[in-house]
Amino acid sequence: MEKYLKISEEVKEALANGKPVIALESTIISHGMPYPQNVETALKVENIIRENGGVPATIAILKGELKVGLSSEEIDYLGKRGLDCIKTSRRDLAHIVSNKLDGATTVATTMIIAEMAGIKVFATGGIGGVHRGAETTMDISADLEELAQTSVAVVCAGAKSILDIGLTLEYLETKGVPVVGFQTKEMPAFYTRKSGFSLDYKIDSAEDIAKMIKTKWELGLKGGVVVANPIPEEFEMDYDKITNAIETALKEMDANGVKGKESTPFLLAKVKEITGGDSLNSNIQLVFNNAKLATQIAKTI
Ligand code: PSU
Ligand code: MN
Repeated sequence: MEKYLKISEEVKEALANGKPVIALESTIISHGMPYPQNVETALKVENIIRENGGVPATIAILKGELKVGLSSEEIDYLGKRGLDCIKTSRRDLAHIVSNKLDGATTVATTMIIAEMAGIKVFATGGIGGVHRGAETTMDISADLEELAQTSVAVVCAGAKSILDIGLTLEYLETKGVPVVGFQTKEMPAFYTRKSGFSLDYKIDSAEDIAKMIKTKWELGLKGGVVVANPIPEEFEMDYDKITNAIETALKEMDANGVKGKESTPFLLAKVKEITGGDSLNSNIQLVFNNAKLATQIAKTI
């Protein structure tokens, strides 16, 4: 494992000195947003973490190396390559590494590499989940299985309603993954603070969230925790507008026969196309918001 892992000097030093290190994924850069906003956002997220006293560790695979802590040139490279970078989930990892390819890491793979590096907290936008219609397609994101087995806390703005949020929560419950609402009892739906699905735990401070996560691991319970952090009100999208855009995107996905690993990137791009810049701005702002909370959690974990 060590021979594949390349941790930057900054991250190595931070880990050695017990500084708060926050993992960041790279599929959000390559597949989640268009260039150049993807690169601008990725760099800004890193700055926000630094301003809040943390050390960012953006993770990706470059020429088969598991890189923890990318340089700004490497982030720019990934952002420019965009969809040409291979979206790398757990099952793709061995292929990408053994063939010395470039891979953008999903939530699942970022968790795997973060755990290898000793990073406990990870900030992103939204997690993958159970897709709508999964009862026939069986399309369930590998992110959920990863949360079941890999001990990294993931701070996100919930799950997008391109997914079946209710089934996603059921799946996480089955797998024993706690989903904690930060100052909310309702699962946020990424672009909106509301989803109609309630959560079992609402925790109001980053310190108490860190305490709960630590306790889980001290109990010997492996696996992740989802910290669901609602988008700030001022950046929230209109519920009907986003719901309609998602319905249209889902219809187009079916009409185009898009399946498997292409589904999520297709839906993300379609929703963006339909809603124009609105959804992109919300997306960017919620990532910033998650980076801040993740840094606070990482400080006391
Ligand atoms: N959801 C988003 N933005 C994203 C993703 C999901 O709102 O960028 C990306 C993440 O990298 C996530 C992946 O881990 O898509 C899930 O893909 P799939 O559904 O194919 O597992
Ligand atoms: Mn899938």
